[in-house]
Amino acid sequence: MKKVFVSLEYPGEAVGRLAGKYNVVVFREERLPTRKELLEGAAGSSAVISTVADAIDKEFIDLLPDLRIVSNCGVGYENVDVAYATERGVMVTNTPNVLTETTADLAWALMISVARRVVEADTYVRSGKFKTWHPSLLMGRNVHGKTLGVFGMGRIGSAVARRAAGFGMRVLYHNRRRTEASEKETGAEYAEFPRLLEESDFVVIASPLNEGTRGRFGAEEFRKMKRGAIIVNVGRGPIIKEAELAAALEEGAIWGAGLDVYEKEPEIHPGLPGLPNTVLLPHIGSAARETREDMIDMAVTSVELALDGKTPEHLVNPGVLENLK
Ligand code: 8YV
Repeated sequence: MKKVFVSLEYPGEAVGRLAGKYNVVVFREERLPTRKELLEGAAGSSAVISTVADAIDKEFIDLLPDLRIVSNCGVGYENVDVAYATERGVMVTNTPNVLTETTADLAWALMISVARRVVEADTYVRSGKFKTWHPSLLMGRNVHGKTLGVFGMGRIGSAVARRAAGFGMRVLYHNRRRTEASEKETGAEYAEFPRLLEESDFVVIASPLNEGTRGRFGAEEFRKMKRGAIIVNVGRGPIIKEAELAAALEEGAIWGAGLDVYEKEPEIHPGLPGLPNTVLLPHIGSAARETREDMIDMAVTSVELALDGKTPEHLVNPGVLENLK
């Protein structure tokens, strides 16, 4: 029986579909496997269902001679050495589409929470400080009618932009390439990077991590942004230089930040949690029950197809087809 290793336990029934047909081993702790646990758990597998936190690198791939597919449960897959997997005839798949709207919802939750100081206000009430109403109490900033700047106009960026219509916002976007389909769908206007920074009241990062986006937002960029601007990151942490963000927030170079992802997850720069003008979430962009079930369902389907000798739909390395074992 071929072995399938699942590096974490997921909600829903999808993983159960593999039982009986394959020897399914699930890492059932409520924490990530250590490197040792990952390597030991995956030993001998033909398929691995991984998360973005699992480093699927050369060492990992070399230790699994039977490995046919790495089915990464998430849309991002920068944790996988795709070039090496391709060379070694290992398919790599991800789970796009199913989490697009859920992640865009969270980007908006962050925008509104920071702008209207929702978390701060909740803490204020819970800590018994709400003794009297006052016109200046916990004043924030408007969201409606402002300019939204989307950095990374892929599926999630477009979904973030689409929601802006209901708030009467102007939308700018910056992307590696102009995307006319998104412009048509969302009414967004392409802007060069400096213009996006200078004109946006909200900058939402929705891009993947790659050599073009790593460290793209640092002190210089924050200086170019409006002093009243809010930055939101639902893409990947290392796109922002976190220490420089903490300094910019502290100095008032920008008004606030809503983060779901961090440079060195789960570590958070010590300068951030003490700042009231931040909302800090533990990477829950796609964490809605229905979406998580859809993601694992898609990841399992990819494994079923690959182990049946078929080509999964969401193959990110089609070049592998020439190198299949
Ligand atoms: C996941 C994500 O929670 O899809 C992604 O790329 O960041 C999140 O939706 C995470 O990747 C789990 O692997």
